[in-house]
Amino acid sequence: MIPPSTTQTILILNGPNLNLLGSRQPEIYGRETLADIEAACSRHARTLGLAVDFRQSNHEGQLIDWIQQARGRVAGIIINPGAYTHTSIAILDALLAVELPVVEVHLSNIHQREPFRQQSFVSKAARGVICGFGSHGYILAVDAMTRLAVPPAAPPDIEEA
Ligand code: CA2
Repeated sequence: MIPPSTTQTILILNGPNLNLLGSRQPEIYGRETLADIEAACSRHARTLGLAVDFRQSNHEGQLIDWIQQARGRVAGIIINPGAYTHTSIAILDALLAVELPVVEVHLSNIHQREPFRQQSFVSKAARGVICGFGSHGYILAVDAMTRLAVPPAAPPDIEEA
């Protein structure tokens, strides 16, 4: 029998247009690509004994499917919902339903930007929000998750013979 994995996994979700990071608007979003951020998160998580499942989609329904599938599979969700932050009650509902700790991340300080970016529907489901620190925000979110992550289920008691 294959022993169950004891490494806890954190799901890191990225919403629309974040696949374009590093190519345009570096003055707002920095010069790092999403692949650079994934590599940094994986490296940092490994030093904490965690694994990272890092994904990006431009589609709201895909993000919702991934959130629903996270239940019982990962210890917590870090999400940068991109522009869906400001529009998506559907993503909010999925995050509320999944009953996992959620940390919301934004590269930019959304509170310094246009009024429509200053409201987040997703924040209602988040244990905390990190914004304005660029790609380092993802590392801060992984650190925060170490205190929030759902511990793996305890193995059943084995009676001594
Ligand atoms: O600051 C953030 O992380 C945002 O979630 C990024 C979203 C934006 O809609 C939110 O208001 C704040 C946009 C991500 C788009 O990223 C691009 C990167 C390079 C070029 C074009 C878009």
